[in-house]
Amino acid sequence: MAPDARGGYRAGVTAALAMLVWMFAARDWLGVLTPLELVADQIVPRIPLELFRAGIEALGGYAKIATYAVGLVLTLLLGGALGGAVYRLAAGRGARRLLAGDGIAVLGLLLLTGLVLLPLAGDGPFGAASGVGAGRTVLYYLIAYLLYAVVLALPALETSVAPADAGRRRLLRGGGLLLVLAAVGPVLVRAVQGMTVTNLDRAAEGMPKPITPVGPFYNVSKNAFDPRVDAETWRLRIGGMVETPFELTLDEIRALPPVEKLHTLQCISNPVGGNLIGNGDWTGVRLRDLLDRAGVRDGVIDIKIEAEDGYVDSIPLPKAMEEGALLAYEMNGAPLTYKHGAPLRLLVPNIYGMKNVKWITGIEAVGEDVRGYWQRQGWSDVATYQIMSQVRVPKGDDRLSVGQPVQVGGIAFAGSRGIGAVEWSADAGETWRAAELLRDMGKDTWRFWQAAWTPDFAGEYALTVRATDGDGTLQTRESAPTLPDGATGYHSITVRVAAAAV
Ligand SMILES: Nc1nc2c(c(=O)[nH]1)N[C@H]1C(S)=C(S)[C@@H](COP(=O)(O)O)O[C@H]1N2
Ligand SMILES: [Mo]
Repeated sequence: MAPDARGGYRAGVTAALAMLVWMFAARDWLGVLTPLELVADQIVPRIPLELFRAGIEALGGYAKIATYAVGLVLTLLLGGALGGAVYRLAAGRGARRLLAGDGIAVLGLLLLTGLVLLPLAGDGPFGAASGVGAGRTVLYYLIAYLLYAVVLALPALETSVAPADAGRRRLLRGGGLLLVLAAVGPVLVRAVQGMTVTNLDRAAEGMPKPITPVGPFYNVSKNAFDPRVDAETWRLRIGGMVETPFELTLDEIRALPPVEKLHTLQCISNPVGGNLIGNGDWTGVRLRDLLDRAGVRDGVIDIKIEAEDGYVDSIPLPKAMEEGALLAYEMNGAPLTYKHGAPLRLLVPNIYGMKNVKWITGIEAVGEDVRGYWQRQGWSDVATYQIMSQVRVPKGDDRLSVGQPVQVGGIAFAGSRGIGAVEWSADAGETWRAAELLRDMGKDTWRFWQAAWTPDFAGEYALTVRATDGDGTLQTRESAPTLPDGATGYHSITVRVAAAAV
């Protein structure tokens, strides 16, 4: 006799867990995305902007992990519900009936995935249109659902085949559980380690290095797991409305005359005083040179950039033809790491990080305005860098005392407009004094500033900064959230000054 619906629910949750372990363990191996990733890619850009903002405000960089955690729990619940249904239908009718129901459930899941989920995700029926191909995709899902079916049926088979004593059964169950944990543990640890978490709450304190090392360089992507592209088989396609479309291997790109430049990158999600900014020393080829070689036809409006992770964005043709637009394969003298977009990523002057597409696979000249991944959600399409500045020293917990000189300093950035002046204030912006601008590092980089300060009374000070860009525009005091055009407002830190030591 088969166990009841409740037993089926429990078996369904366990079966879904086994299925998820396979899905996460095999995704790299077969190159197939988990259904959680496919669904997230479809849902996240459609989340209403307000809800998205609330999520980021409440959870910061952990919003992405939370999204996947919700997805995992939902999958377990759905697995449980399906298990409960199969057991309920077979209730009192024996194991054979249950196996039949189980088989129908697997078939249903396969058809649903192959004919609805994959086509909706743009992968075509049964993944036929994905880069991975239908064979691997079907294999991946078939094994996943069979695993679900087998684990779901186990309790029923156990009761019907081996009416063993309770003690032995418990031992078997315990052993099974240990096996599952041994398999799940490493997979989960690897999965969590591989996630790209945006570290929004790490305080941006202390003067940064002029060139940000790869380690502390911030990381943002839409993905739970960033693509690890095989540079050997990778090709860059250049096509669309051009005279001669062509393809290049990484070696062919590296053989072109290299261009090296310093270029600062900042995420549009960087809050005032935030740390999602870094300055790299990049090597690559000019986007313009490749477009010229292809011969852009009349009527082209946007250059659309496609990436391995399904990300798409575009920049207007004139922007793509700017001297500073670079396709980079090296960062700080070493090949790009996969987190920063290996084998090839874009760097565009004057616009926020989201348009600096990583893991590029294709460049296409198109005759219309293409809306990118985040623009579909409502983020700025032009995405010009706002003027930003930060006080980085002294740090909030530095011991300051009356009459003792301290160095005040920080960073300022306004994309390719450059920084014309920086002013700072020790009284929350009542009065301003000019700061000294440090070395100009290039056209698309941040600028460091400093000033000497001797506090003349004890108490709390709000140290504030504002910059003027190279066009003469003063940074606005008005604060705006990161969404949709990038944060504005003045950065301010509070420091405590002790009475002079006697
Ligand atoms: N293919 C792809 N490119 C992408 C993204 C992405 O999710 N996928 N994220 C963008 C965003 S929002 C930012 S801020 C920058 C971050 O680049 P970094 O991680 O190298 O600092 O990459 C951009 N390029
Ligand atoms: Mo970003």
